[in-house]
Amino acid sequence: MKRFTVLAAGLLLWAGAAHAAEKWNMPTAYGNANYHTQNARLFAKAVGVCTGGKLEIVVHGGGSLIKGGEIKRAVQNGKAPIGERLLSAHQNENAVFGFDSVPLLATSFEASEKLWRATKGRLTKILAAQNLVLLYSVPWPPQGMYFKRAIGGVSDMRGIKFRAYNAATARFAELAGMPSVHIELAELEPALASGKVEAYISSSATGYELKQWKHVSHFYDTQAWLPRNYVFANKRAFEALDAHAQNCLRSSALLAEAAGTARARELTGFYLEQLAAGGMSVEKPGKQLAADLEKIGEIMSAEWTKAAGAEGAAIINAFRGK
Ligand code: PCA
Repeated sequence: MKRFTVLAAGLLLWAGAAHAAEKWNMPTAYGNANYHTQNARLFAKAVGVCTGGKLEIVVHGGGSLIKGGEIKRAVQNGKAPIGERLLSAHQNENAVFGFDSVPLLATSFEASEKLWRATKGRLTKILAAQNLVLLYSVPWPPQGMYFKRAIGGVSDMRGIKFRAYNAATARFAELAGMPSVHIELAELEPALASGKVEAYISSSATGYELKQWKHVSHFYDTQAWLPRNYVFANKRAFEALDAHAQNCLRSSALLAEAAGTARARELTGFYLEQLAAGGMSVEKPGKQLAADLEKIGEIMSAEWTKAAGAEGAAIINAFRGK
């Protein structure tokens, strides 16, 4: 009898706990081996520990649950309560989202951090108006250029089939005379293998993870910008949580932003070494290429400043400490 009571009480407790626990699926666009995805898993773990298992976040990497291009909309309309996406992917919607892909504006991790501090508050408001809660953001390593041959200047780029991942990369291709096509990272490998695209801008992280020495021979470490991923929740789903769980999300997000950024910094040298170890030429751009890129950078900066209006000007002023 006694045994039965203990067992029944145990079952009741278990049922209670099961009822209280909530599971959030978290779609992300980048592969499971990528540090952003690994960092998202640590974030999920931290939230689980902090909430005593009441909020379980399950990360689905590589666009496996929802494709990269659909993640923001899915979180906005509640199809997913939380997700991760490339911030600059939304530049066509509002130029402010492209703040991190203005060529040569912020080219180091330090500058990227400063630019983020100048932008975070404004983006938080823009996202809140879209039913989203901004949780954290982590940069990619500085962007360089992958080609199948040596490139001395922009005139060598004409006609090369280029893969774009956001509006800035597409505009760059246009200004350099390269026909471009938008391809998510999850679909880049087959596009290169089939010859649909031959060159692209990305980080050393991406080249290393996709073992790009199979397809491209030259990496120009142009350090053009450091685009960011961000993690965000559906506002209604967030507000439906109790205050403790909300605090857990916020505090775990602070940890994840610091840990992910440190990891990106730490890994950058390794990624560059690995590209060279794979047989690629890894170089800074030569004089002509650097001058050409600067010219394109000036055009794109002016275009972004115009498109982002007063918000953009306020970001740049805050970034420059004015
Ligand atoms: N890798 C991602 C975005 C920026 C980066 O470094 C990509 O190539 O899609």
